[in-house]
Amino acid sequence: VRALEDIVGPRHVLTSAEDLAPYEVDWTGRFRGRASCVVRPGNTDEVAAVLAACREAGVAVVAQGGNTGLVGGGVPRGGEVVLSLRRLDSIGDVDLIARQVTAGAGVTIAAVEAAAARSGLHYAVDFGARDSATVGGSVATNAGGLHVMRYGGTREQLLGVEAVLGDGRRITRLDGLVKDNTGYHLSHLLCGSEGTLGVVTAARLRLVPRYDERTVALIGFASVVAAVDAATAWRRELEYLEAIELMLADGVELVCAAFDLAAPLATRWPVYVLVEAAAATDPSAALARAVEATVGVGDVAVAVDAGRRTSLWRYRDDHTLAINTLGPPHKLDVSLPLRHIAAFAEEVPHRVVSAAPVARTFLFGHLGDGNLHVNISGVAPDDESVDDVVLRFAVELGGSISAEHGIGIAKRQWLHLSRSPDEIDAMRSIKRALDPTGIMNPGVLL
Ligand code: 2HG
Ligand code: ZN
Repeated sequence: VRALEDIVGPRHVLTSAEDLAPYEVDWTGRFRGRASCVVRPGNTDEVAAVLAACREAGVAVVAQGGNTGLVGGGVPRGGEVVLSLRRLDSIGDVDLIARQVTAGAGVTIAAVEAAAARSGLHYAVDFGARDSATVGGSVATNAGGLHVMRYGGTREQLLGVEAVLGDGRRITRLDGLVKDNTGYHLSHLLCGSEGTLGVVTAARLRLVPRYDERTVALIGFASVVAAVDAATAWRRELEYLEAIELMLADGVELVCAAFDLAAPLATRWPVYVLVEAAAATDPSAALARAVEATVGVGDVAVAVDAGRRTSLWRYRDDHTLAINTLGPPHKLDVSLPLRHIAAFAEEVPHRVVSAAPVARTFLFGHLGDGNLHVNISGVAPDDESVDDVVLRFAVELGGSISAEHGIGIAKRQWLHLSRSPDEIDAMRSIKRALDPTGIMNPGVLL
């Protein structure tokens, strides 16, 4: 602690139980552990010096940004130093020629979008935790979000990073060259490495054109099969889709009850789909035509102005908050081939209940990408029987155990279901090469 105080100043090393508390538990309340201290460096040199001091002392380091991760990868397990990157919150000028921006690790996703918007541009990654989640964390976890179907996830926006590796070597790839084919893409390797190889201190991010002509529709369906069929047709016919999101009646009703919202449609439907289109010219007519031509469409609510669009999005965005009011859930985030989504959605609640009879299953997610969020309430945090059932079922159907949230500690015992022994062994070799003393987020991912 004294060595860290010499580097960042005593004010930026937290040691009291009260100060440590918010850094020691994840957002859901499911994962908690003890930190030896929290250190808050103010620049990259201080990050490097902190890592050197930890290496010397043989103390492990957990990097933390906005602490919005959902797999327990950003909170301590026992005695680690929590390295908070939130003070690295400066953002550069938007480069209008290249359509890029450099943001410090502690800049929030909402702040990147605000900077882009001031320049008439848009940051393509967006998700419910936008006001707290940070660039560093979103890069370290390769965060996905609501618009992956159009723009890809964080890795697709990432031109390069500045980072300090576990062994002290530095990487600086912030020049923003779109083409630079000079060997291993170390920035993309760090993207999704979950703090196990090094600490991302800044990122160079791609921005995309800003489309203010935007339409959101919320549509009721009688079944998931009908919703999947509709989504398939719209993906084929509509050029400007940004999101196709799936919700089920019990999740929507929970959101309405938790936040005192009126039901989204006049009739209760078993399945709801939120679809968003955005373009330089108004996409409403094309969207309306496509929806009208779709078999199985029930009621429809349409929003064009910003306030009403946000109101419709709340039914989807607020699922995470509403589910947490029932106590810490088990959060599973699976990828599935589109053709198996309906079968999975139908069957998974039954499999969960056979593993844990009191469990409640909430299903929602990104239909456009084949990514379902399976949230399970009413099961003790350390009872992993429901996780086992859901993850094995997803893999049985040709899916992945993590679509966009990562592995963390929550999924690591199932990593072998999605990655081969040779792949896991190659990952371990990379870990040993870049973090030979093993101080970077030990126990996470591998
Ligand atoms: C979302 O899509 C996030 O809203 C969180 O990925 C999902 O709470 C969840 O399980
Ligand atoms: Zn998601």
